[in-house]
Amino acid sequence: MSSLLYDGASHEDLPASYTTRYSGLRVQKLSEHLGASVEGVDLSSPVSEGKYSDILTAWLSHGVLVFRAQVLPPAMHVDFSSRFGNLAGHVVSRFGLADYPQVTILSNVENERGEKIGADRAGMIWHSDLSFMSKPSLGSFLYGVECPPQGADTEFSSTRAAYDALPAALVERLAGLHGVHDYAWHYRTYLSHRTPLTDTEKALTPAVSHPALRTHPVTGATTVYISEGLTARIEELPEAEGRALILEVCDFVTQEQFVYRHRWQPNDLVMWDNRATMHRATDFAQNYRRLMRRTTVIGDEPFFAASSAHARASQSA
Ligand SMILES: O=C(O)CCC(=O)C(=O)O
Ligand SMILES: [Fe+2]
Repeated sequence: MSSLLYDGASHEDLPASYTTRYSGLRVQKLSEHLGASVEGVDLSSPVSEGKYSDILTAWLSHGVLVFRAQVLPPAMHVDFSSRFGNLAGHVVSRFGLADYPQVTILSNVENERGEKIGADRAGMIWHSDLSFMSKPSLGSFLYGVECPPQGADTEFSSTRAAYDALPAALVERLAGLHGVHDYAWHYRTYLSHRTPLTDTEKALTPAVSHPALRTHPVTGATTVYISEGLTARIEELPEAEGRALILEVCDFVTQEQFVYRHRWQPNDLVMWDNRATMHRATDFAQNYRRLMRRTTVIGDEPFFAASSAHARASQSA
C-alpha cells in the first residue's frame, strides 16, 4: 500500500483503505462520511510520536476512530486520551472510578446494594459531549469492557457532512443563532430514572449559549452544533419555535447517510471528535450486562467564523 499524503484531506477525499504517512498504521473507512478503523497500534503501552501524529491526522479526517482488541487498563486509557488535552471528570462524581476520577463508568450493572455502579442509560438522545460547558469536550474515548451480544450500539453522525448538505435556507437561518445547552434541563427531561442532580452539581452546570453553526478550530470546517439531547432552546427565538428548529435540524443531521453505527465488541476503543460529530447510545435488553469506561478531553470555546460558511461543497455544486 502506498503512504498517504495528508494535508487537510476530508473523509470524502481519502481512499477506502490506506497506510499512514509516518508510522504505517492501517486505516480503513467504515462509512461514507465518517468513521475508520485503525490497526497496527497497541494502546496498552505508550504510543510513539509518529503513531500519535498519524492517529491525530486520521481522527481529524474521519471524525470517529475504532481500535479493536485493545487491552486498556484505566491508567493507559488516561495516558492515551490525555495526549489530546486535559481530561474532564463527570459532573456526577460518583460515576468516576475511585483511583481514576477522570475515568467515568457507564453501566447498567448493580452493586450488592442494588445501586448502578456507573451512569445508566447515558447519552441515549443525540448530543455532542459536554456541549453544556463553556469549554465543551473536543473528543471522547469510550472503551468496551462488557458489551451485550446485541443492541447497545453507538450511532455517530457527521455534523460536517450534514452541514455541507443542509438546505441553504436553513443555513441562513442558523447562521446568526445560538443554542442554549442546559445539563439540568437534560437531566430532568431524559434521566428521570436517576437520583436528581444536587444543587452543587447544578451549580457546576449553568446553561450556556454556543453558536448554532460552529467552525472546527483545527480543520476550519463548518459543523452543526445544536442537538436534540442537550440544546434546550434557541437564545434568539421563542421557546417552542426554537425547540422545533432544533428538532428539524437534528433530524436532518442524523439521517442514515450521515451516520456510522458502531457495533461493540469487548476491548474496542472508540474515539470521536465532538466538534465534527454527534452521537447517541442505543437501547438493549436489560438481562445483558454492559460496562464501559470513558474519558473526555476539554476543548476550546466554540466560535463561528461566518466568512468560511459560504464555502459549502453542496452550494458550489
Ligand atoms: O454508551 C454509549 O454508547 C455512548 C454514551 C455517551 O454518550 C458517551 O459516552 O459520551
Ligand atoms: Fe456522549
